[in-house]
Amino acid sequence: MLMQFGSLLRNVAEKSRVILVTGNQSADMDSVVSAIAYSTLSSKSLVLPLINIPKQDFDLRRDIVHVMKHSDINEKDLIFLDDIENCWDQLAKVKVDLVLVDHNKPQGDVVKNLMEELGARVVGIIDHHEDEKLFTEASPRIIQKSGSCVSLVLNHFKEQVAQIDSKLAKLFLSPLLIDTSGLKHRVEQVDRDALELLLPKLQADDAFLQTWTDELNAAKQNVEGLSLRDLLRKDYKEYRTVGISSMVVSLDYLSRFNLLAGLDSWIKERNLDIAIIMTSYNDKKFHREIIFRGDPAKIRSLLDQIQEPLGLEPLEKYPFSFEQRDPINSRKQVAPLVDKWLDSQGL
Ligand SMILES: [Mn+2]
Repeated sequence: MLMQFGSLLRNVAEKSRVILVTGNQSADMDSVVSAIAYSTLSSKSLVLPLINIPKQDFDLRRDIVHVMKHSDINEKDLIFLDDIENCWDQLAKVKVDLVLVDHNKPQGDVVKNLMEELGARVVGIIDHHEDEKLFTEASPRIIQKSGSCVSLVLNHFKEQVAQIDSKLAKLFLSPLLIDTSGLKHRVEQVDRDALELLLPKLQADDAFLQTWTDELNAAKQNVEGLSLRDLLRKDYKEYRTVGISSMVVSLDYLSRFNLLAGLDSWIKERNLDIAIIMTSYNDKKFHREIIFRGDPAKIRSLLDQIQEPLGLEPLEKYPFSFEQRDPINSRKQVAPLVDKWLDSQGL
């Protein structure tokens, strides 16, 4: 089953209704595949996935590129932010609405413009982040703890999942494996239920699950040839004037680049008050580090609020660099604290 979302978008008839299903700005495996899953499983005709990044940033996500190669979906047929801008006049002639997956508060200027200029409403939400209590009329509105957002999507469309082929099942399984480290961590009942839906489609044994997890992780960890700017863009989310890049390498690895100068240009490029890098890596144990760059007074004020709750121990490596005492807090936990600080500053 070949899916050509891009050409469907370009050929949309006047006065019809298009629902764009968009994941979060990190455009990680979970966001991208959740959007594709929602679109393909929804029985309505013009429900299309929107990948919430510019097209040129897609190749940085090597795990997703790898998964796409094994699927019936061609990278060229995905819809990116550039495509929305290119089709803007056409979209203005149709009714556009939004479904948010893997986040529950719209992210980025293009989505904001769709709402403000084209009157797009958020008509559905399926997510596993903290509930921002917005769009309470949306239907479905499912916000629930899960290892992977795609599990919530699959459970919502249970009957349709029964109809999919093995290639789609492999695609839908991929975020589940990445987000739960091969079904070993953060697995909730809804993830187990999703797996139960997919396994009959895959005729997969345990060895397959392990091999596919290893392949995906290897692709995700492969940062060979990436510049500092690539790494900053690869898994990036912006919270008003604070940008947080998650990376699968250590600060030591980053010392091969001119890190502080690189962060300064990134701050200029993105127009930020503070740029944050969160690293995670394994040597003998699992580590998470964090570095802040930007206006020192603002960084100190932010640290006043978050250093203790996050258990940040100062490192010598760089100014405002830290290691987490217990490496449990990812960006999912850090972002709400940053948001709270932004609120307190009126930023
Ligand atoms: Mn997710």
